[in-house]
Formats: sequence, structure tokens, C-alpha cells
Amino acid sequence: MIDEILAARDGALARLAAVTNLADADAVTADLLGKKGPFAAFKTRLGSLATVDEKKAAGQAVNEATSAVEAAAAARRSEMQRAERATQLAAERLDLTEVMSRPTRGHAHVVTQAWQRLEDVFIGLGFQIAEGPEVETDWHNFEALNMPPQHPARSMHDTFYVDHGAPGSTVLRTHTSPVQIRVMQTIEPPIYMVMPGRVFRNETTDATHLAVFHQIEGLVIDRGITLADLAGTIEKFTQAFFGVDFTSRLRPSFFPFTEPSAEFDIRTPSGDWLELGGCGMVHPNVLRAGGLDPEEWSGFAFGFGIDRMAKERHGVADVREMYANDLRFVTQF
Ligand code: FA5
Repeated sequence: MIDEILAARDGALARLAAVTNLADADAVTADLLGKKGPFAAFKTRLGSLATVDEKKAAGQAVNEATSAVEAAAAARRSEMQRAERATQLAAERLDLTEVMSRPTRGHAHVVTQAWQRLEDVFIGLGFQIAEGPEVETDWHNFEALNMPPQHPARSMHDTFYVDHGAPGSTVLRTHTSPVQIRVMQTIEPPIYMVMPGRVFRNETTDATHLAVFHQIEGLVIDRGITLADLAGTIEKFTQAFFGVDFTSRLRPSFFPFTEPSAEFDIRTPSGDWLELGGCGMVHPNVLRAGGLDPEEWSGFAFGFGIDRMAKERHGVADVREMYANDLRFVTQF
């Protein structure tokens, strides 16, 4: 019987050595060491042996064989466990070296690029840059611009009010025109200034309208400035910013702070006209609000939509795409 036990032990060890995965290792172990396994059967058979010595020797052989198989099974099981964990880690591995070896550099957003380019173009035309606050007084945003309380033009602006000071006295600026007033109050003419910035309107958004957008204001104050200076500046600007494929036109319009007033449209290479801004000769009341004498000084002003300029320059169909934060979109520019 001892020979049988040793043969069973060797067979069991060979079976364990041949398993290739954890599930197999568990199944073979249960098969060998379970109640119906060969070693359990040997133990049952011990009772049938003739002498005490034979029983003792065979009993010891079964115990040793069982211990050897148990140790081999435990070792095999942990080997399989380690192998499976390694396979799982390899499958779930994130190859960070790919990212590390090709670093992508960020760059300015398409609207920031347009803003910077506008500044460059106007600096090239002899203008200086100024900026004003986004949270503005009602007086700067409306009243000083010839829009007294109850003026109908105010309602066109769909204003966001800020809970600060007297009710209705503080607004998120609806345009960059209040910076005109701040510039006139601080700088002696002649003034050749552009004022880019973010503006806010309680608008429903669509392909050409945002609730938060950007404008660039222009203000020229000098002696003897006429509408011809305004038209010439806008034409020069259009060609410098958009290139020779684009043409512009001025369309009579109305703004309370300019007289006469015009709308500035560009014609895109596809033949469509798009409104980019308003402009006109600075109204005498606005010059007075800025502390200047209309008898001595005259000037023109304009306000262009920067987001729409970026949209047209790059042929973007919908201005909202520029703020969707989709990397596939923004990395094109
Ligand atoms: C104004 O805001 C005037 N302050 C412009 C002005 C300045 C006129 C100086 C005369 C003298 P308007 O509301 O039309 O005007 O806006 C000017 C430009 O801003 C528009 O032509 C357009 O290009 C852009 N704009 C206006 N509303 C939106 C909007 N909701 N989303 C994106 N761009 C807009």
C-alpha cells in the first residue's frame, strides 16, 4: 500500500505542476484532497491492514503524502494568483509614456487670439489700449452715454443688475462704451484709444448671440475730426484684420451716444453681410459727460463684437461652438 501511496503522491504533484490557472489549481486541489480523493480513500483502507505496524507505517505515509500535496497545492495556488494579477495589471496598464513623450502645449483661445490681433492692428494704426471695469455704474453704462433713466434704448440692452449700492445703480456693463467716459475723464485729448473687454447681456443665445461676449471700443477725440476719418479708419482696419477678400460698409443707424450713427457690416467671401459693430460721431452730450467742450473737440467712436470677428475670420458656423470647451474644436486654431 505504501508504494500505492507514493505513486498517488507523485501523480498528484504532477497534476498540480501542470495546472495553468487559478480555477484549475482550485479544482485539482479539491479533487486530490477532498473526501472522494485518493488520500481520503487510503485513510479508509488503513483499517483493513493486518498488523499494527503495517497500519502505523501506511498511516504515516498517507499523512506525509497528504501534507506534501497540501503544501504543493498552496504554493501552486499563490503562483497562479500572482500570474493572474500580473496579467490583469498588464491589461489595465495606462501607457503614460506616450503622453510624456509627446507633450501638447496649450495656446491662446481663438477669441483671445482675435483680441490680441485686434490690439496689434490698432496699435499699428497709432492707437493706444485702455481697459475699464466689468461691474459698472448705471451712470457710466447708460446715463453718461446720453441714455437717461426711462430712455427706450436701455431696454435693448437686457441688463444684468448687481446687488450693490442703491437699487439699479450697479450693472454688469452691457457694452464697452462706458470706458469712453472713463478715458475722457482721465486723459487729455487728443485721444486715439481702443478698449477691449468682456460685456454681459441677458440675451437668449443663438448662432450669432451670446450672453457673455467681447467688444472692442474705439475712441478718437481731436480737433476737426469728421465722419470721413471714421470711414477711413474702419476701411483700413477691415483690410488689416480680415484681409483683402472682405469688404465693409456703413449703414445708417441709431445710437443715443453718437450722431450721426452707423452700423458696420462686413461682407464675407461667401457673399453674406454680417453686422460687426456700431459707430458714429461722439454726441456733444457724451463729450460733456466726459468733461470735454464740444465746441473745441470732436471725435468718433466705434464698438465691434470680438467673438463675431473671430467667428467670421475663421468661418465658424455658430459662435457658441467657441465656448463649448471641446478640445477638438479649440485646438484647430
Ligand atoms: C453697442 O454695443 C454699442 N455700444 C456700439 C457702439 C460703440 C456704437 C460706439 C457707436 C459708438 P450693439 O449692441 O449693436 O452696439 O453691439 C455692437 C456689436 O457687438 C454688434 O455689432 C455685435 O458684433 C456685437 N454683439 C452685440 N450683441 C451680441 C451678442 N449677444 N453676442 C455676440 N456679439 C454681440
